[in-house]
Amino acid sequence: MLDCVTLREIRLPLREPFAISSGVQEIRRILLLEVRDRDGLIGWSECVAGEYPNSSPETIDTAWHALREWLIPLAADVHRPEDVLAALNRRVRGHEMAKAALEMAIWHLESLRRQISLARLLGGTRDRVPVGISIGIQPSPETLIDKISGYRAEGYRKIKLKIKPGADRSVLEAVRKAFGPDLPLAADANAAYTTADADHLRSLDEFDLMMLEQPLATDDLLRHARLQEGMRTPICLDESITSVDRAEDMIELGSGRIINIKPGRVGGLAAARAIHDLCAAYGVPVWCGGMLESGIGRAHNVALASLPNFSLPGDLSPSRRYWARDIVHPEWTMTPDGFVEVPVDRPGLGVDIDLDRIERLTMRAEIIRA
Ligand code: NPG
Repeated sequence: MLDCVTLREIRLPLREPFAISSGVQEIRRILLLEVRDRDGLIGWSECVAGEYPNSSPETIDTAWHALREWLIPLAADVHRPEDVLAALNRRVRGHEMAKAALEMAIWHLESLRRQISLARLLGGTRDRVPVGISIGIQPSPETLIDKISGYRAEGYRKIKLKIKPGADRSVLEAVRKAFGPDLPLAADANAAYTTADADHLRSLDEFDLMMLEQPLATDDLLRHARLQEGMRTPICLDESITSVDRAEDMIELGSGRIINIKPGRVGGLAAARAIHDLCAAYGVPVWCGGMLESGIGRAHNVALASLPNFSLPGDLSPSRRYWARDIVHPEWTMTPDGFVEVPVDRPGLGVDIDLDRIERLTMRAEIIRA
């Protein structure tokens, strides 16, 4: 039973700008949730919505509004984290990122109540998860190649490049030329192409990518299926998968062969786990995506990614890739062979929240009674 929720906006400058096909980010405005139950336990989470609706229709401001006006009151009397999303969905359409933030904080609370790690609570079976890196669009192929060399030396197990029309073939060509056929390479279009580009996209088969992520529009499962039919490279869907039903649609229609699961995009950890289970049953590999989270969002992602079918490297970069200093202790790190360790033996998230620092970074805060 919830007592109150504190919403906070912090601003964390990225160590370097991050460019995708639809925009560039330099500072991350992050909405943090601190959920207190009637026994005084506190659960934390982070909403993945960005500042501007370029990657999803939600933003940090729409999420704040949805949480305050509709979602927190609806969750007040829900007992089990597994039941939160259904309770919210009965009355509110959409707003998955806002719903997820609330649900994920309630999972954290439950793990503290039971004194086990969030990873164990979710059914995670692994104590380390392979990590890949997602590299934003770079000013030149030379800069990109330099960066990839550095990231390979750090141990990353998958290199994902952001692409867009006009900056795709030339980039992939330069990278394959520099690193050869064995580099585990993927490309992410963030929905920047249309069916008019189908032949062009098919021609990317020659680069032997591990996957081509979200080439077409978010709501376009049918055209993704047509594209996949004529392509050897597996399509991985990200933005399109907003629920378990959309995942089932993808599998049934053949719109893709891999799913990038982001709990913050699908309405939370229960839905993320259900998508994981569905994909496992159909032999569809999954991996855990990232949304430039701080260490709090990363903690939820790492716990989820310890489930057995997260067989491909996740976007689970260590804290120092994005932040001069994170808001958790210890910061997230990566082993020299490219794994993040899952804190399975610590109750809850497995990291401590740096509340002093969060308070110093807070731009606005609001306490909402449940
Ligand atoms: O490591 O957290 C990370 C970033 C991974 O590339 C990444 N995220 O399309 O998946 C994406 C992309 C993204 C980030 C999209 C932020 C929108 C906002």
